[in-house]
Amino acid sequence: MHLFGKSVVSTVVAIAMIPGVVRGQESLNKVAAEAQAALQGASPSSPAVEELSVVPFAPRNFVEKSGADCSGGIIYDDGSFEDGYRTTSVLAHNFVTEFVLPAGTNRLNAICTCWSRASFDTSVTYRLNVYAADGAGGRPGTLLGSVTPNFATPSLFGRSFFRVDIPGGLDVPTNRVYVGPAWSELLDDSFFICADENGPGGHPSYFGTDLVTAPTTPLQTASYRALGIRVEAEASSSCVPSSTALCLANGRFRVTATFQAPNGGSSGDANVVKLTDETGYLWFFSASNVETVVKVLNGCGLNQHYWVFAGGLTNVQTVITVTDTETGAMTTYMNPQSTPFEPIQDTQALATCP
Ligand SMILES: [Ca+2]
Repeated sequence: MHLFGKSVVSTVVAIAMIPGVVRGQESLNKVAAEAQAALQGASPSSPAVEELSVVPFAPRNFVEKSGADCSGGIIYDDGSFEDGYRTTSVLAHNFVTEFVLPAGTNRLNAICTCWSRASFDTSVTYRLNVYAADGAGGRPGTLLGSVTPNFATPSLFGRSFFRVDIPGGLDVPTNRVYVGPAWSELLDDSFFICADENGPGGHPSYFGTDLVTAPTTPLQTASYRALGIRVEAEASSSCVPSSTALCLANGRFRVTATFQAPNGGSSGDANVVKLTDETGYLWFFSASNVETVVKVLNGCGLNQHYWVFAGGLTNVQTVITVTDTETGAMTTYMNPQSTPFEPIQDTQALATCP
C-alpha cells in the first residue's frame, strides 16, 4: 500500500469525518467507534505492520531530537532509528513494548515516544497506554492507565522524541508492563512510531488496531529490534494493592509471587488475599484453594530486621518476593518443583529498620 494513496475504504472514512472536530479523547473514541460500525466487515481482519522505509526517499539512520528523550530512563533502542511503523488499519494504531522495571521501582514518571511522519498533517494526537503483562501467555492484558491526549509534531520523515510526564506518576503492581502509544488513522494520517532495526533489541513489542484494547499481535518484521518508546521509573513510596500484589505493614511491604505447575502445567502470578495488616495468603488455581500463607513482622526492636515467615500447603514451584517499598530492598524465596513447601522463618529478611 502506497503511503500517499488511500484505499477506497479510507476515502469513505475521510468523507465521514467532521471538519474541525475537537481532538479530545472522547471524540477520538467516538470517531473510531463510528467508523468501526460503518466499516463492519470492511476492515482488514489481520492487519499487518506497514514500514516507513517503503518510501524510497526517506532518510535512513537519521535521528532528530526535538525534546527530552528520557535519556536516563529505561531504553531498549540504540539511539538511532532506521525506520518507522504503523499498522495497515484504516482506523487506529496501538503499539506497545515490554518494559521490565529495575528492582525496587514501580512508579512510571514519564514516557517518551519517537515519531516520524509521511504526510502534510503536521501534528499527531495520541494516547499513551500502560498494560499489565497479564494477558494470554504474558501478553498485554489489563489497562493499568493512560495519559491522554498528547501531541507530537515531528518533521517530515524526521525522527523526534516527545516526552510526556505522568502527573503524580503511575504506580504499577508488577515489574513487567507494556507501554506505548495509540493513535487514530482517521484523524492523523501517515504517522509512524520510530523503529530501531540494528540495535541490541531483546524486548517484544505488540500491535493492535484499537485505541484502548490491549494489542496482542506480536511485532515481527524481519528487522525489528526496538521501538522508539522509553520510560522513566522510580520507587513508589508505598505498595499499590492489586490482585497480585499484597501490601503489608501499612503499605510499606509488597509481597508478590509466581508459580509453575509441574510437567508444563499452568503458571503465572499468584493471586493474593490480605488477612491482616501483616498477613495474607496466596492462591494459584482457584480462589478456594489456598497454597501459601505469608506474613511480614517488624523485628526492629529485637534484631534490627523485618522478618518474613511463610507456610505452604503446596508442592508446586513457587517464587515469593518481598519488597520494602521505602528502600527498594527486596528478598526472594523459592520452593523447588514437586517439593513440599518448607516453612520460611527468616528473621534476617530485610535490614531496613526502622
Ligand atoms: Ca538503530
